[in-house]
Amino acid sequence: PKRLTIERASAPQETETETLAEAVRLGLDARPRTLPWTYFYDEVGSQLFEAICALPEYYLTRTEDAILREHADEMVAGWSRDPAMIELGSGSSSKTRWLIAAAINRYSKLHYVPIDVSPAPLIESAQALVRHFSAVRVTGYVANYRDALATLPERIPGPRLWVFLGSSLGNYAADEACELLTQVAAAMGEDDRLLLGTDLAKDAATLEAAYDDAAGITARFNLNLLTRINRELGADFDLDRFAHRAVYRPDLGRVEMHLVSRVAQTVRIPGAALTVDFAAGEMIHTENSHKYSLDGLADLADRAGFAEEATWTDRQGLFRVQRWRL
Ligand code: AVJ
Repeated sequence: PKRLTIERASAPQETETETLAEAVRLGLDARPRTLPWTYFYDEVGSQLFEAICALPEYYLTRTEDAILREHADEMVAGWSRDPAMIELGSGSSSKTRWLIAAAINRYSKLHYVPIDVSPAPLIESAQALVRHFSAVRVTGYVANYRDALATLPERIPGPRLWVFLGSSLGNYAADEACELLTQVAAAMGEDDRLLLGTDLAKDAATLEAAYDDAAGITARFNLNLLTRINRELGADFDLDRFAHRAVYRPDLGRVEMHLVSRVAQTVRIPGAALTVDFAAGEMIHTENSHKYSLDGLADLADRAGFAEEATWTDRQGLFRVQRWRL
């Protein structure tokens, strides 16, 4: 039997370019200027993000990894037969390996269902997983969350362990996060569980270093948005004329990333039928990364229709993984 299947559940690349043009036209024409974080993850961007995860300043990945390594057994426990494991935004699936190993150990086999918008990391990690674990079957979906959540419940029978790690939820504003989690709840059954990894609020210095590393990898990740717009929309952004900035806004509970125009300049973006005049110091807001309080998480669970079942934190209280049920 085939142990590895990859399917595409979202619109293909051509329409994504149209969407990029639309996003650029809307975002760069507005004040304040914005670009959506969803376009970070082209092939280069996905590689840069993997490099970010290994940075000394970016405590999130290794802290979550240690929590998962230590508690994977409890996290996958509680079913009388093997649950399918559905991962939203799986990326390279590296932290999930602890959960996969624990599930196989407990239930002898596993159907793992990674979902990601970037095909390359999805395919590579799926291939590595079936090679490494003989008891795992992988069905990968190249899809965004919305399309995946709409089609998956009927295709993957329960019980299911839904996995949403890496503080990926943090990109969403409170209302959007609640809406996304409500969609997850709607896709879940009584026997399903959600494992959610979230970054916690902390001091500004730690947070700002995590998003503005000394090696400049996060700066490249941010600036890669402009490279992508140059390539896909024929724009003439000069990357040397933009700077990366990360700032923690405790009042808003988030780290913001911006691209700052170093000089007054005009940029042409033919693919979006747009010319933009930037003032010196003018910013493009590219990402929000929300940092949660324990109360905020309890409130979010409640509003999205979940009950908190269990939580796991590192000793320093940097990061938290929680298991929710309906
Ligand atoms: C993938 C959204 C969790 O916000 O920490 C890392 C993305 N941006 N460095 C995060 C990111 C800059 C990351 N998430």
